[in-house]
Amino acid sequence: MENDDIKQTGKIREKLIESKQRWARDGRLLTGTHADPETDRLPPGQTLVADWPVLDLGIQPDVPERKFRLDLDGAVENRLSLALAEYMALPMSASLSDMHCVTQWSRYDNRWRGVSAQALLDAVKPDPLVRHIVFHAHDGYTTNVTLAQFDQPDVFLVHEWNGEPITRQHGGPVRMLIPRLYLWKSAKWVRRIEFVIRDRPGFWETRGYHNNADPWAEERYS
Ligand SMILES: Nc1nc2c(c(=O)[nH]1)N[C@H]1C(S)=C(S)[C@@H](COP(=O)(O)O)O[C@H]1N2
Ligand SMILES: [Mo]
Repeated sequence: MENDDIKQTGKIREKLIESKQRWARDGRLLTGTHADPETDRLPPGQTLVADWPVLDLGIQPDVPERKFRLDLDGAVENRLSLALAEYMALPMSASLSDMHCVTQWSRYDNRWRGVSAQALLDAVKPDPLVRHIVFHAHDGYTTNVTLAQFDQPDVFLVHEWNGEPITRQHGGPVRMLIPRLYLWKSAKWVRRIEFVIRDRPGFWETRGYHNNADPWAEERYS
């Protein structure tokens, strides 16, 4: 667990973690179909919701501005270690995208504001051998994506949702958002973004969930 003297509220929901592992073993919700993201906005087996559910391991770190720190490191030319004001000084842009959670809900038209993955790549300049990225969060959560999945125009570090600061429940002050993968790939309370040459599966990827996580291919479980 990362420990920067960050207050953690709640406790790890072991029962929920066990249930989610059982869903993976049972292949819960699998429809056995593929959809085309170009023509089918809603991925197979998903249900639209109007609210924004909260899902995490049960611990919600409280990251006040003075304790905020985001490191971007690993195999990069320029390592960064950002205070919140330094994050805020990076080039910001807006994005509109959908969210798809593997527990079945999808939510359309979320307005985000933050720093694009492409701006982050320009700033850190990954080594040409980098192929994967590992996200580490303040609650001990980790998740991994490929560089190709990260290097997309709709992938962002975000601090605003629909014009409001992202709440602590949803991973504020700053979280990841990778809208075309199941939402477990989008780390809340992100503490460190590590650029790596070899893949390193994260929390759910080592507990029965698919490494690639494409909702339209129903890549729910491994
Ligand atoms: N740090 C952290 N990030 C996390 C998680 C977590 O437990 N810890 N859960 C993931 C899962 S399984 C989901 S579905 C989404 C939920 O984000 P939300 O609570 O904002 O809807 O966060 C993802 N990111
Ligand atoms: Mo999830």
